[in-house]
Amino acid sequence: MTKPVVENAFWQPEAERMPRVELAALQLTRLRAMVARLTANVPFYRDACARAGVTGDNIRSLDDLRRLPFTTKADLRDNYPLGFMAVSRREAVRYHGSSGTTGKPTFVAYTRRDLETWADLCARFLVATGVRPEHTAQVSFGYGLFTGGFGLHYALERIGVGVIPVSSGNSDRQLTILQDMAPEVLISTPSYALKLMEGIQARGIPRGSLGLRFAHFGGEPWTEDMRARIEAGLGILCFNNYGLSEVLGPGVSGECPWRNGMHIAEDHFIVEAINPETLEPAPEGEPGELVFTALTKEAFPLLRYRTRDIATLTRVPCPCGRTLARMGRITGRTDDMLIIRGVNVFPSQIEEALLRVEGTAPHYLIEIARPGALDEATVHVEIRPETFSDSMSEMQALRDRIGRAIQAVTGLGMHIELVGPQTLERFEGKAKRVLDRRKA
Ligand code: DLL
Repeated sequence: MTKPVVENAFWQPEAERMPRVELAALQLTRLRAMVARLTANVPFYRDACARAGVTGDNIRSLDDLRRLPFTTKADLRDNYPLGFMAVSRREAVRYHGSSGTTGKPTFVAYTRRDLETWADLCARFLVATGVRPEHTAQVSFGYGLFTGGFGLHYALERIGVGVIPVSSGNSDRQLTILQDMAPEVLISTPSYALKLMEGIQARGIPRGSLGLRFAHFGGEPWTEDMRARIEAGLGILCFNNYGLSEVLGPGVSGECPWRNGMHIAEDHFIVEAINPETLEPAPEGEPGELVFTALTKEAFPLLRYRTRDIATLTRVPCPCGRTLARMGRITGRTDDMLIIRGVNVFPSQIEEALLRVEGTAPHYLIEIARPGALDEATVHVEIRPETFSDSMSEMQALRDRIGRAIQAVTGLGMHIELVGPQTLERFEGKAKRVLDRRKA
């Protein structure tokens, strides 16, 4: 996009407009201190950095970043729950979590200073795109282990915005609050906004009669088409922001008024885009797996965390004056993680839940569609010959048990379809367990 859609404003202008030479010097100083601290305090990094021959002292330039070990979700799992924590529990004031590939979440921790940095980094993109102290914001992200609710909440408070922490779900109540409290700002996943938009239309609320002016979306992939649809339907401006729990939560990057990519908080994180197979850097402007190195985090700093998210990076100057690199939309994942209604789900979690239920066979297919605004997931499960029964109530009870087991692991309600023995496709190579109709 070539024109700003709101007046440009800064929350931390010195950091956001820092000349790149100064930024590089700051990153180098911070990186050296971080590696020194992590090799002293985190056994994983002590060993991995020793194997790579890296110490805080022998890092001479930012190119030495490439000598550092990567960190993966599997490393976090192997050091569950808090093996990567770099401070004592006494210093931690908050924990969040995201789904892992098994039933257990990945935990992350924050010190008081981490929470302040987090609020500032979210405040950057909110203020950049029109959010002001006189505004009221409805936060429709879940408040809980998910970083979305609390992360944006404290940033909005820090700006001085009046926050309505309605949390996720209960669309009727959400619509009533949108009408009665007239917030200017909506914070949610894009798909939830689409659902609210349908509710607004169904209630016959005229476009423009609400106070709503801006929406900030993140937590799941979306498209320019979806932006256009929601903006036209609600008469508002929509902005994209990105983050992940392991790196921070929301606030890793966010759009400016030009909406030509999301500016990354490079004073707090070094970003790389790599070829996920060769692990070599992707050429600038070409898609690669995003990798983040924490420079300032106290409680849970990770070196070269492989996000599995695919996007492009650019350092071409932006008309807004921010010198910080920009990333494009997330166009894919290198693993099989699904995002269903904003919730991260791994097929392996569903498999694990299924197999705990007596009577199921290890053959299943997860089908995801978006019939209306929200994702719907259906799990087709094969049952064992000996379990197969003509009794409707027995089959219904089995479905309920499977549904509860999946909900317990993923937090999501899914439709369960039982199918007879030997009806689902068998695979010779990699099994294909997911049918994602949203992509069609
Ligand atoms: O989703 C953090 C967040 C909350 C970001 C609210 C923005 C707003 P996790 O639950 O750990 O954290 O999930 C992180 O979600 O690796 C991406 O795959 C995906 N994701 C997050 N934001 C976007 C976005 C939060 N704007 C995972 N576009 C990430 C596409 C996104 N995907």
